[in-house]
Order: sequence, then C-alpha cells, then structure tokens
Amino acid sequence: MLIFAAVSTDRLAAQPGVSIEMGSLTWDPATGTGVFPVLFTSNELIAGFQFDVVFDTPTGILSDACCGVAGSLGYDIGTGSTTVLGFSITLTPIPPVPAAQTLVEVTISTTNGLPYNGTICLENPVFADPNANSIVTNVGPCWDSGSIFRRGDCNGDLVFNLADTIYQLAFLFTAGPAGPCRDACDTNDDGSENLGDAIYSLAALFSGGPPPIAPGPVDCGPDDTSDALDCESYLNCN
Ligand SMILES: [Ca+2]
Ligand SMILES: [Ca+2]
Ligand SMILES: [Ca+2]
Repeated sequence: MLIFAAVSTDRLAAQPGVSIEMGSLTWDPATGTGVFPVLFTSNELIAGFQFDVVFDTPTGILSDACCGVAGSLGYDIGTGSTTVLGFSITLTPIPPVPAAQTLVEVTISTTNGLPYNGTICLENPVFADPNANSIVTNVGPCWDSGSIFRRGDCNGDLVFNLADTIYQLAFLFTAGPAGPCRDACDTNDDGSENLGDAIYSLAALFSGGPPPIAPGPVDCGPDDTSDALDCESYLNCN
C-alpha cells in the first residue's frame, strides 16, 4: 500500500503540460503601438509553439513578436495576421519553467492610432515537444483594457462642467440615474463614487483645484487604477 501511495503522488507531481497567459499591455503613444508579454510555465521540453492573438474589436492589429525565453534561445519567431509562431531551427528545446517567465513579447497596433480599447485573448495554442508530440496547454484569462473615457464627464455628454456635478449629486442623494461610466464620475480616482467626487469637481471647475485624475476631462484614456467601478458605456471616445 505504501508503494502504491508513493507512485500515485509522483504521478500528480509530474502532471504534464504548459500554461500560457496574457501579461498587461503597455501602450506607447509615441509609436502608436502596444506590447504585452505572453507568460508561461511548463514542465515539458518545448520545441515549437503557436497560438492566436484574438481582439474583440476590429481596431486591433497583430504586428510583431520577439524576445522572451524563446528569443533568447534563438527561436525563429514570426507573426501572421492572427497567429504567433515560434520554433527552433536547431531544435533547441525550451527547458521546463516552473515559475512564470516571458515566452515572447507581442507588439500590436490599432487601425485608428488610439490606445487599444477592448480585450485580447490567446486562443488555439499548439505546443510540441522535441518528438513532435503535442503538449497539453492551458490558457489563462483574456486581458481587458477596460473602457476609455474622460474623467469628470459623469453624465457622458463629452464635456466636463457643472452639469456633471448636478447629475452626480442627483444620483447620490435623490435617486437619479448612475452615470454611464462610473469611472468617469470618480473624479478623484479613489475607487468609489461619493460626495468627495462632487466636491473635487466643484473645486476643479470653480476654485482652481486640480483637474480630474488621469486620463482627465479632455483626453480619452483608461482607468490607470483598477477598482470595483464599471465603465459600462462611454461612447464618445470611440
Ligand atoms: Ca458632462
Ligand atoms: Ca471618488
Ligand atoms: Ca480607478
């Protein structure tokens, strides 16, 4: 019975496979491109891989892939319109990686030149070992930019003015509707919408206080600080 138990434990510990996951997209406004790492863990030898990069809006364009562990081992890394492909012409395997590392870095752009706004998913992974056997591969969650918006424009009419504060006070105290993008109403970006935001807005509008926190009331951008507030619809940035 003891021997049986030991074998059973070993089998679990040696559970085969590769896991890949999106890292965060970093956008560079100067070049109009964004880069995200594809993170991976593995307890197999990898000799080649491919996966699709899938955007939920048509503005996303897959541009390039390079670098990471695959790049450092001299892999040929290429991209098609939707696919990233990597293989070693010398059949140098990627050794097992127990803690997450970057497999490759993927560069994207957009058709409208704006920061990518939507989700990016990794799909249809194919990983092969040096004997050309496919390796079981798990894929992590999609990356989500969240919506882009103008902070302070609580009523979603494009401009930041007293009407936003009145709208917000009505929501907070007289059962008025919530803003279409709650992040836009969180003018001080502390992760909740309350009287402090209305006071912050009034100070910004009328007494020389600082403007609503980035992305601010003029330029569209994402919420840099994640919180429980939703930005369900903010149409004016798209
Ligand atoms: Ca407004
Ligand atoms: Ca707030
Ligand atoms: Ca926030």
